[in-house]
Amino acid sequence: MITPPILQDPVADLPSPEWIIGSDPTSVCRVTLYHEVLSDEESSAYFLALKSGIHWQQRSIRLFGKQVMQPRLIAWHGDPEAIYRYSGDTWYPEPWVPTLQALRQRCEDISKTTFNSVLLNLYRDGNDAMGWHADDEPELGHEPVIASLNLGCSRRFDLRHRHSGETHKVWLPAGSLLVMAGATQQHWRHQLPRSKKITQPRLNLTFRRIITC
Ligand SMILES: O=C(O)CCC(=O)C(=O)O
Ligand SMILES: [Mn+2]
Repeated sequence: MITPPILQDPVADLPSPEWIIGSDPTSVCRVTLYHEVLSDEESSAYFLALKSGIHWQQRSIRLFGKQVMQPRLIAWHGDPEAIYRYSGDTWYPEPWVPTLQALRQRCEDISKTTFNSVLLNLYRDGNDAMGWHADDEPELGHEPVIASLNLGCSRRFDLRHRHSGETHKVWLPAGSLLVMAGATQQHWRHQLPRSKKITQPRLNLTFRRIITC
């Protein structure tokens, strides 16, 4: 069992968000970065607790007709009915644990929405990565809110508009939360590129709401 560190409060003290895409809550596509959602101490404690306490798996996906191992370790936790199908694979959720519930609460308070699942990615070093994609699977519903929490080594995250090619590159330090909302997944793709310079691990948690019948 992983024991969660005590979370800081209150949320009202958080620094104002940095708008990466869209400049206000009425924009069609909104990507917002909240810095220091977790203190350095909390980030380190959560990083260590999750890295050693989660049952990480490396799975293969079908890419250009071939089965290849995904370049990162993955775990899927959530409510029992939150079954996620992506890249031709089906993930049945592991149950919530106190650490993940505490972090979910923090992300819900900031993004002002509710989540029933979380995808965890462990990037062991800069060779681990995630290619261009959008979180637009049908079970995420129309205009999903994705709250993406960062722990461990800072990595660069890229967003590229599907048609215009407009690109934003943003560093995601430990303790920061990136929230993608509105029609972002319809109009933009994102990636976490490889980097030879990165030698340290990083953990990313994307809290999601799977639409269940
Ligand atoms: O690691 C990241 O920051 C991105 C993760 C991501 O895009 C995903 O899990 O769908
Ligand atoms: Mn994604």
